[in-house]
Formats: sequence, structure tokens, C-alpha cells
Amino acid sequence: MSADLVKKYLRERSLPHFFCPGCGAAQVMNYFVQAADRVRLDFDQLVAIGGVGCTARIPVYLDADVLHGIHGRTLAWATGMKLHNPGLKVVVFAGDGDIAAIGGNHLIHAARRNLDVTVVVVNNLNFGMTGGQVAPTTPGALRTMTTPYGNVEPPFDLCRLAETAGATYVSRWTTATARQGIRALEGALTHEGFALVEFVAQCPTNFGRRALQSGSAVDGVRWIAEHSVIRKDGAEAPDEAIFVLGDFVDARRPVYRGSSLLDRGREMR
Ligand SMILES: Cc1ncc(C[n+]2csc(CCOP(=O)(O)OP(=O)(O)O)c2C)c(N)n1
Repeated sequence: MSADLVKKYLRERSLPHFFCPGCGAAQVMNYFVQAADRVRLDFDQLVAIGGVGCTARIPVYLDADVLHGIHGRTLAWATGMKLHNPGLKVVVFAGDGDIAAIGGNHLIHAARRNLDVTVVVVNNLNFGMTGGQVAPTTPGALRTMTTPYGNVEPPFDLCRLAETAGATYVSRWTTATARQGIRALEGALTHEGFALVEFVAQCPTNFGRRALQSGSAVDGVRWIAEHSVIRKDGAEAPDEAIFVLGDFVDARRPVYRGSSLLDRGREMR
């Protein structure tokens, strides 16, 4: 990120940031700032929300209105904010544990309602902040702190979950696909309705050391790139691909707004 962007969009008094060297969440923060600048996102109208976790710290560094709260409840706050003030731009930053485990139910219903929020997921394939426990997105057979003999659970596909629940903008990229990822964020930030952009990201400190037997960020990014495939329409993913990347959904349908609820209430009286 250039010094100009740091000055323009980051809360300098919160720096230096707390991310580990090579952390994917920090990279996604960088992509977000670049996308925000390209679409001229008005930070005076932005509310950035994080629950708890490494990813959830991203909003703390953004020079906008920020809510850093409790694990898994980001979309409940986002719903309240949008109902109260539909003019706000609300962006949630969530780890995979935050959005798919404890917050999974909020995700389903926010997508179903087509709440007008952007959700940026840093899927580092484990519970990073608490030491690397298995998460709903941990790929099969890999070792984590709580699965020392390998994960036996099938992982969630977050993008398919969001799409099936009703999200109207869904993309998955990785920290290794910066150009596409920034473009997807630009699309999400200018989309009206529930937008989810997932980044598969390296976590050298916890996932890397246990699952990949390497604490190197470069090894982590390389492993993700080697196990990713960009989906072309109709093409099957090869067996070795764990992560299917692409822009999957960009659709329009009525969004869930406070004012529409009020209107409906008035109609019923
Ligand atoms: C209600 C609640 N449950 C559990 C925790 C403990 N906790 C803090 S961070 C975290 C996991 C974070 O993992 P993830 O959301 O994937 O984010 P990451 O740190 O990997 O970015 C957990 C379980 C908590 N703070 N609050």
C-alpha cells in the first residue's frame, strides 16, 4: 500500500498493526484499501465491523466509524445499522471461524434477506487468533492444533453456502490473486445487496506451521496457489484443486431495508 493510501485511509495512531509477519489478513486489508480508493468509497459514510479474531482487527486500522465487538455477531450489528440508517455503507470483516462457525446462522439469514452489506472473509482455514484450532473451512486430512491426526470433517464451501442462502454477489479469490481480488472488492462495494468476497489466505503462524509444516508465508501462498483453480463456465475442477476461484454471482433482487419494513407497516395499518 502506498504511503498516500496509508495517510488517506488508515488510522495512523492505531499503527503499527498487530498482524504476524506475512499474515494474509493484512494483505486483504491492503486490497480493500486499494479497492475503496478506486471506487472512491466515502469513509465518512463507512461503518467497518469486526467481531473477534485476527481478521476482525482490520476495521481497527481503518479511519472510518468502526465497531469491534464480539465473535460471530457482526451481521446482527450490520442489520441493526442498515435498518436504522440505510444510507450507511456497512462492511463486515470476518474470519472463517467468525462467519462460518459461531456466526453461521447470521450469515444464512443476512444472505436470505439480501441485506445491503459487504462481507469480506479472510479464510485462513483455521481459528487463527486462538492458536490454530480446526475451523469449518479446514480442508480434509490436514493437521491443526485440535486435529493432530488430521481433520476428518468435510469443509464448508462458504461461497456456495452464501449463494444458496440468497447472496446476490459472491466471489472467491486468494491472497495470490491480487488483481482479481481487488476487482471483486470493487464490485462488492458498488453492489446493492448482500455481497460476500472470500479470500483464501495464508496463516503462517498457525495453519502453516501445523498443516503445511512451514511457518513461511511464501510457502503458504504457494500452497494456496497450487491448490486453486479459476472456474471457467462449465469446466470441472481437477481433483487436486481444493479452492475453486471466480466471480460466481452478480444478481439483482430487492434489498432488505428499514424503510421497506416501515412502508409495509404503514400499508398494514
Ligand atoms: C463468543 C466467543 N467465543 C469464542 C471466543 C474465542 N475466540 C476469539 S478469536 C476466535 C477465533 C477466531 O478465528 P477466525 O474467526 O477464523 O478469525 P482469524 O483469527 O483466523 O482471523 C475465538 C474462538 C470469543 N472471543 N468469543
